[in-house]
Amino acid sequence: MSQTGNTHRPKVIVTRKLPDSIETRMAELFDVTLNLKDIPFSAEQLKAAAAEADVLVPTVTDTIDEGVIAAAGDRLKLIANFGAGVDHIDVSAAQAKGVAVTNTPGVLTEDTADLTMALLLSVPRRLFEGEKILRAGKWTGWTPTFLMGHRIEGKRLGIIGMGRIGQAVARRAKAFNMSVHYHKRTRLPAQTEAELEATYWEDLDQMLARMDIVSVNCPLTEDTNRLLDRARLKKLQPHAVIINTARGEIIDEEALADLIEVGRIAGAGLDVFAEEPQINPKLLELENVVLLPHMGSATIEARVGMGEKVLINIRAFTDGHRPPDRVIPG
Ligand code: 8YV
Repeated sequence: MSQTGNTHRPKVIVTRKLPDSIETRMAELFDVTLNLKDIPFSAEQLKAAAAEADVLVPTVTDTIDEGVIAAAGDRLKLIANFGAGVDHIDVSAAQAKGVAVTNTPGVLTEDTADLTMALLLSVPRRLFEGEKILRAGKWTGWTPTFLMGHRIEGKRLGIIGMGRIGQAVARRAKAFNMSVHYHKRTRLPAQTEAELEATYWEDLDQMLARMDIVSVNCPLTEDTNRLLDRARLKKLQPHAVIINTARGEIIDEEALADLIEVGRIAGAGLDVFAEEPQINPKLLELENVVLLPHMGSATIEARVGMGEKVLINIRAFTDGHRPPDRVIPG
Protein backbone atom coordinates (compact mmCIF):
# COMPACT_ATOMS: atom_id res chain seq x y z
CA MET A 1 0.00 0.00 0.00
CA SER A 2 1.34 3.45 -0.88
CA GLN A 3 2.24 5.74 2.00
CA THR A 4 2.67 9.53 2.08
CA GLY A 5 5.24 9.45 4.83
CA ASN A 6 3.14 11.17 7.52
CA THR A 7 4.25 9.64 10.82
CA HIS A 8 1.06 10.40 12.75
CA ARG A 9 -1.43 8.57 10.63
CA PRO A 10 -4.16 7.01 12.76
CA LYS A 11 -4.61 3.27 12.58
CA VAL A 12 -8.03 2.68 11.02
CA ILE A 13 -9.58 -0.78 10.69
CA VAL A 14 -12.49 -1.17 8.27
CA THR A 15 -14.59 -4.31 8.78
CA ARG A 16 -16.18 -4.65 5.32
CA LYS A 17 -15.38 -3.90 1.69
CA LEU A 18 -16.33 -0.29 0.92
CA PRO A 19 -16.62 1.45 -2.48
CA ASP A 20 -13.18 1.63 -4.15
CA SER A 21 -12.98 5.44 -4.15
CA ILE A 22 -13.50 5.47 -0.38
CA GLU A 23 -10.94 2.78 0.26
CA THR A 24 -8.39 4.64 -1.89
CA ARG A 25 -8.92 7.86 0.05
CA MET A 26 -8.67 5.96 3.33
CA ALA A 27 -5.32 4.55 2.21
CA GLU A 28 -4.13 8.06 1.32
CA LEU A 29 -5.13 9.54 4.66
CA PHE A 30 -4.73 6.81 7.25
CA ASP A 31 -2.77 3.74 8.21
CA VAL A 32 -5.72 1.65 7.12
CA THR A 33 -6.49 -2.05 7.19
CA LEU A 34 -9.15 -2.86 4.61
CA ASN A 35 -11.22 -6.01 4.26
CA LEU A 36 -10.91 -6.51 0.52
CA LYS A 37 -12.30 -10.05 0.65
CA ASP A 38 -15.34 -8.73 2.54
CA ILE A 39 -15.51 -11.70 4.88
CA PRO A 40 -17.44 -10.52 7.98
CA PHE A 41 -15.40 -10.35 11.20
CA SER A 42 -16.11 -12.90 13.94
CA ALA A 43 -16.66 -11.59 17.48
CA GLU A 44 -13.03 -12.47 18.24
CA GLN A 45 -11.78 -10.59 15.18
CA LEU A 46 -13.84 -7.57 16.19
CA LYS A 47 -12.29 -7.64 19.65
CA ALA A 48 -8.81 -7.91 18.17
CA ALA A 49 -9.55 -4.99 15.83
CA ALA A 50 -10.88 -2.89 18.71
CA ALA A 51 -7.70 -3.60 20.67
CA GLU A 52 -5.42 -2.65 17.79
CA ALA A 53 -7.09 0.36 16.15
CA ASP A 54 -7.33 4.08 16.86
CA VAL A 55 -10.49 4.12 14.77
CA LEU A 56 -12.82 1.24 13.97
CA VAL A 57 -15.15 1.48 10.96
CA PRO A 58 -17.92 -1.10 11.38
CA THR A 59 -21.21 -1.64 9.54
CA VAL A 60 -24.63 -2.95 10.48
CA THR A 61 -23.29 -6.53 10.24
CA ASP A 62 -20.88 -6.03 13.18
CA THR A 63 -22.18 -6.29 16.72
CA ILE A 64 -20.12 -3.84 18.74
CA ASP A 65 -21.36 -4.84 22.17
CA GLU A 66 -20.00 -4.27 25.66
CA GLY A 67 -17.59 -7.19 25.17
CA VAL A 68 -16.02 -5.67 22.07
CA ILE A 69 -15.79 -2.25 23.72
CA ALA A 70 -14.23 -3.83 26.82
CA ALA A 71 -11.66 -5.55 24.60
CA ALA A 72 -10.56 -2.19 23.21
CA GLY A 73 -7.27 -0.98 24.60
CA ASP A 74 -6.54 2.63 25.45
CA ARG A 75 -5.87 3.18 21.79
CA LEU A 76 -9.40 3.05 20.41
CA LYS A 77 -10.87 6.54 20.39
CA LEU A 78 -13.49 6.50 17.65
CA ILE A 79 -16.05 4.11 16.18
CA ALA A 80 -16.92 5.70 12.84
CA ASN A 81 -19.92 3.65 11.73
CA PHE A 82 -20.59 3.20 8.01
CA GLY A 83 -24.37 3.62 8.24
CA ALA A 84 -26.99 5.77 9.91
CA GLY A 85 -28.45 3.26 12.37
CA VAL A 86 -26.27 2.54 15.41
CA ASP A 87 -28.43 -0.10 17.08
CA HIS A 88 -25.64 -2.65 16.61
CA ILE A 89 -23.28 -0.52 18.70
CA ASP A 90 -23.44 -0.16 22.48
CA VAL A 91 -23.06 3.61 22.34
CA SER A 92 -23.35 3.99 26.15
CA ALA A 93 -20.57 1.48 26.78
CA ALA A 94 -18.43 3.29 24.22
CA GLN A 95 -19.07 6.65 25.85
CA ALA A 96 -18.27 5.22 29.29
CA LYS A 97 -14.92 4.06 27.92
CA GLY A 98 -14.22 7.41 26.31
CA VAL A 99 -14.76 6.14 22.77
CA ALA A 100 -16.72 8.47 20.48
CA VAL A 101 -19.25 7.11 17.97
CA THR A 102 -20.22 8.71 14.67
CA ASN A 103 -22.68 7.69 11.93
CA THR A 104 -23.63 8.74 8.39
CA PRO A 105 -27.06 10.41 8.39
CA GLY A 106 -28.54 12.41 5.53
CA VAL A 107 -26.77 10.84 2.57
CA LEU A 108 -29.06 7.80 2.40
CA THR A 109 -32.35 9.56 3.15
CA GLU A 110 -33.71 9.91 -0.38
CA ASP A 111 -32.67 6.43 -1.49
CA THR A 112 -34.24 4.78 1.53
CA ALA A 113 -37.40 6.80 0.97
CA ASP A 114 -37.40 5.69 -2.69
CA LEU A 115 -37.15 2.07 -1.66
CA THR A 116 -39.94 2.58 0.85
CA MET A 117 -42.11 3.89 -1.99
CA ALA A 118 -41.07 1.00 -4.22
CA LEU A 119 -42.36 -1.44 -1.59
CA LEU A 120 -45.39 0.71 -0.91
CA LEU A 121 -46.30 0.47 -4.60
CA SER A 122 -45.27 -3.16 -5.04
CA VAL A 123 -47.47 -4.73 -2.40
CA PRO A 124 -50.88 -3.17 -3.17
CA ARG A 125 -50.23 -3.39 -6.94
CA ARG A 126 -48.97 -6.99 -6.70
CA LEU A 127 -45.92 -6.26 -8.85
CA PHE A 128 -43.80 -9.18 -7.74
CA GLU A 129 -46.68 -11.65 -8.05
CA GLY A 130 -47.07 -10.54 -11.67
CA GLU A 131 -43.34 -10.76 -12.33
CA LYS A 132 -43.20 -14.27 -10.93
CA ILE A 133 -46.14 -15.49 -13.00
CA LEU A 134 -44.69 -14.01 -16.17
CA ARG A 135 -41.21 -15.46 -15.66
CA ALA A 136 -42.69 -18.86 -14.85
CA GLY A 137 -44.34 -18.82 -18.29
CA LYS A 138 -47.76 -18.93 -16.63
CA TRP A 139 -49.19 -15.74 -18.11
CA THR A 140 -51.92 -16.58 -20.56
CA GLY A 141 -52.70 -13.01 -21.61
CA TRP A 142 -54.67 -9.98 -20.47
CA THR A 143 -57.97 -10.50 -18.71
CA PRO A 144 -60.26 -7.90 -17.09
CA THR A 145 -59.82 -9.32 -13.62
CA PHE A 146 -56.24 -10.60 -13.58
CA LEU A 147 -54.02 -9.48 -10.67
CA MET A 148 -56.26 -6.68 -9.51
CA GLY A 149 -54.65 -4.83 -6.65
CA HIS A 150 -55.50 -1.65 -4.82
CA ARG A 151 -55.16 2.02 -5.77
CA ILE A 152 -52.52 4.08 -3.97
CA GLU A 153 -54.09 7.50 -4.51
CA GLY A 154 -56.27 8.72 -1.69
CA LYS A 155 -55.10 6.10 0.77
CA ARG A 156 -54.04 6.94 4.32
CA LEU A 157 -50.36 6.38 5.03
CA GLY A 158 -49.24 6.22 8.66
CA ILE A 159 -45.52 6.88 9.10
CA ILE A 160 -43.95 5.68 12.33
CA GLY A 161 -40.96 7.91 13.05
CA MET A 162 -40.94 11.20 11.21
CA GLY A 163 -37.22 11.98 11.05
CA ARG A 164 -35.30 12.59 7.84
CA ILE A 165 -36.41 9.38 6.11
CA GLY A 166 -39.99 9.56 7.35
CA GLN A 167 -40.31 13.10 6.04
CA ALA A 168 -38.79 12.11 2.68
CA VAL A 169 -41.42 9.35 2.47
CA ALA A 170 -44.13 11.87 3.39
CA ARG A 171 -43.06 14.21 0.56
CA ARG A 172 -43.26 11.37 -1.93
CA ALA A 173 -46.60 10.15 -0.57
CA LYS A 174 -48.00 13.66 -0.91
CA ALA A 175 -47.05 13.61 -4.60
CA PHE A 176 -49.04 10.38 -4.93
CA ASN A 177 -52.06 12.16 -3.38
CA MET A 178 -51.95 10.02 -0.29
CA SER A 179 -53.14 11.36 3.02
CA VAL A 180 -50.11 11.49 5.34
CA HIS A 181 -50.32 10.68 9.04
CA TYR A 182 -47.52 10.15 11.51
CA HIS A 183 -46.57 9.07 14.99
CA LYS A 184 -43.40 10.30 16.64
CA ARG A 185 -42.24 10.84 20.21
CA THR A 186 -42.03 14.57 19.68
CA ARG A 187 -44.40 16.36 17.38
CA LEU A 188 -42.93 18.17 14.38
CA PRO A 189 -42.92 21.97 14.30
CA ALA A 190 -46.26 23.29 13.02
CA GLN A 191 -44.66 24.65 9.87
CA THR A 192 -43.09 21.30 8.89
CA GLU A 193 -46.36 19.55 9.64
CA ALA A 194 -48.19 22.04 7.43
CA GLU A 195 -45.67 21.67 4.59
CA LEU A 196 -46.04 17.91 4.66
CA GLU A 197 -49.80 18.17 5.17
CA ALA A 198 -49.31 15.56 7.86
CA THR A 199 -51.67 14.63 10.66
CA TYR A 200 -50.05 13.86 14.01
CA TRP A 201 -51.11 10.99 16.25
CA GLU A 202 -49.70 11.00 19.73
CA ASP A 203 -51.25 7.58 20.32
CA LEU A 204 -49.78 4.98 17.96
CA ASP A 205 -52.66 2.54 18.47
CA GLN A 206 -55.13 5.19 17.41
CA MET A 207 -53.20 5.84 14.23
CA LEU A 208 -52.71 2.16 13.37
CA ALA A 209 -56.44 1.48 13.56
CA ARG A 210 -57.15 4.09 10.89
CA MET A 211 -54.42 3.57 8.26
CA ASP A 212 -54.47 1.78 4.90
CA ILE A 213 -50.67 1.57 4.71
CA VAL A 214 -48.17 1.85 7.56
CA SER A 215 -44.49 2.60 7.01
CA VAL A 216 -41.88 1.99 9.70
CA ASN A 217 -39.19 4.68 9.52
CA CYS A 218 -37.96 5.02 13.10
CA PRO A 219 -34.57 3.93 14.47
CA LEU A 220 -34.30 0.75 16.52
CA THR A 221 -33.94 1.66 20.19
CA GLU A 222 -34.99 0.06 23.47
CA ASP A 223 -38.32 1.87 23.07
CA THR A 224 -38.97 0.76 19.50
CA ASN A 225 -37.83 -2.85 19.86
CA ARG A 226 -40.99 -4.84 19.04
CA LEU A 227 -42.97 -1.61 18.97
CA LEU A 228 -45.30 -3.43 16.60
CA ASP A 229 -45.97 -6.48 18.74
CA ARG A 230 -48.86 -8.87 18.20
CA ALA A 231 -51.35 -6.72 20.11
CA ARG A 232 -50.44 -3.60 18.13
CA LEU A 233 -50.48 -5.40 14.80
CA LYS A 234 -54.00 -6.55 15.61
CA LYS A 235 -55.09 -2.90 15.70
CA LEU A 236 -54.52 -2.68 11.93
CA GLN A 237 -57.47 -2.93 9.59
CA PRO A 238 -57.61 -6.22 7.64
CA HIS A 239 -56.94 -4.42 4.35
CA ALA A 240 -53.85 -2.66 5.75
CA VAL A 241 -50.35 -3.16 4.38
CA ILE A 242 -47.17 -2.65 6.38
CA ILE A 243 -43.82 -1.52 4.99
CA ASN A 244 -40.55 -1.73 6.92
CA THR A 245 -37.28 -0.24 5.68
CA ALA A 246 -35.97 0.57 9.18
CA ARG A 247 -35.05 -2.44 11.33
CA GLY A 248 -36.62 -5.90 11.52
CA GLU A 249 -36.68 -5.99 15.31
CA ILE A 250 -39.29 -3.21 15.40
CA ILE A 251 -41.94 -5.68 14.20
CA ASP A 252 -42.81 -9.04 15.75
CA GLU A 253 -42.24 -10.97 12.50
CA GLU A 254 -43.84 -14.16 13.77
CA ALA A 255 -47.03 -12.28 14.65
CA LEU A 256 -46.94 -10.41 11.35
CA ALA A 257 -46.68 -13.64 9.39
CA ASP A 258 -49.51 -15.24 11.42
CA LEU A 259 -51.82 -12.26 10.94
CA ILE A 260 -51.15 -12.05 7.20
CA GLU A 261 -51.72 -15.78 6.86
CA VAL A 262 -55.18 -15.59 8.40
CA GLY A 263 -56.11 -12.41 6.51
CA ARG A 264 -56.04 -10.07 9.52
CA ILE A 265 -53.44 -7.94 7.69
CA ALA A 266 -53.41 -7.70 3.88
CA GLY A 267 -49.69 -7.78 3.19
CA ALA A 268 -46.21 -6.48 3.88
CA GLY A 269 -43.15 -5.11 2.16
CA LEU A 270 -40.01 -5.77 4.15
CA ASP A 271 -36.42 -4.72 3.46
CA VAL A 272 -35.13 -5.54 6.94
CA PHE A 273 -35.39 -8.55 9.25
CA ALA A 274 -34.78 -9.35 12.89
CA GLU A 275 -32.19 -12.07 12.21
CA GLU A 276 -30.52 -10.95 8.98
CA PRO A 277 -29.67 -12.68 6.74
CA GLN A 278 -32.04 -15.33 8.11
CA ILE A 279 -35.66 -14.85 7.06
CA ASN A 280 -38.54 -16.18 9.11
CA PRO A 281 -39.70 -19.18 7.00
CA LYS A 282 -43.33 -18.26 7.54
CA LEU A 283 -42.76 -14.97 5.70
CA LEU A 284 -41.23 -16.82 2.76
CA GLU A 285 -44.43 -18.83 2.37
CA LEU A 286 -46.70 -15.82 1.95
CA GLU A 287 -47.75 -14.55 -1.50
CA ASN A 288 -48.71 -11.02 -0.52
CA VAL A 289 -45.37 -10.22 1.07
CA VAL A 290 -42.45 -8.62 -0.78
CA LEU A 291 -39.06 -9.35 0.75
CA LEU A 292 -35.88 -7.46 -0.15
CA PRO A 293 -32.31 -8.01 1.11
CA HIS A 294 -31.71 -4.81 3.17
CA MET A 295 -31.05 -2.59 0.17
CA GLY A 296 -32.59 0.74 1.22
CA SER A 297 -29.31 2.63 0.86
CA ALA A 298 -27.88 0.40 -1.87
CA THR A 299 -27.12 3.06 -4.48
CA ILE A 300 -23.59 3.96 -5.54
CA GLU A 301 -24.34 7.56 -4.62
CA ALA A 302 -25.49 6.72 -1.09
CA ARG A 303 -22.70 4.27 -0.37
CA VAL A 304 -20.04 6.72 -1.60
CA GLY A 305 -21.75 9.47 0.40
CA MET A 306 -21.68 7.27 3.48
CA GLY A 307 -18.00 6.57 2.94
CA GLU A 308 -17.26 10.27 2.53
CA LYS A 309 -19.05 10.95 5.80
CA VAL A 310 -16.93 8.30 7.51
CA LEU A 311 -13.78 9.97 6.11
CA ILE A 312 -14.89 13.42 7.27
CA ASN A 313 -15.81 12.16 10.72
CA ILE A 314 -12.46 10.43 11.16
CA ARG A 315 -10.50 13.36 9.80
CA ALA A 316 -12.32 15.92 11.95
CA PHE A 317 -11.92 13.76 15.05
CA THR A 318 -8.26 12.92 14.56
CA ASP A 319 -7.52 16.60 13.82
CA GLY A 320 -8.94 17.42 17.24
CA HIS A 321 -12.31 18.79 16.11
CA ARG A 322 -15.80 17.68 16.97
CA PRO A 323 -16.86 15.21 14.24
CA PRO A 324 -20.00 16.40 12.45
CA ASP A 325 -22.00 13.22 13.01
CA ARG A 326 -21.27 12.42 16.65
CA VAL A 327 -23.87 10.08 18.18
CA ILE A 328 -24.77 10.73 21.80
CA PRO A 329 -26.29 7.85 23.82
CA GLY A 330 -30.11 8.19 23.82
C1 8YV B 1 -26.87 0.59 5.64
C2 8YV B 1 -28.84 1.12 7.14
O1 8YV B 1 -26.65 -0.02 4.43
O2 8YV B 1 -27.62 3.13 7.42
C3 8YV B 1 -28.34 2.28 7.91
O3 8YV B 1 -28.72 2.36 9.10
O4 8YV B 1 -29.68 0.44 7.55
C4 8YV B 1 -28.34 0.71 5.81
O5 8YV B 1 -28.94 1.53 4.86
C5 8YV B 1 -26.17 -0.18 6.71
O6 8YV B 1 -26.52 0.23 7.98
C6 8YV B 1 -24.69 -0.03 6.58
O7 8YV B 1 -24.03 -0.31 7.77
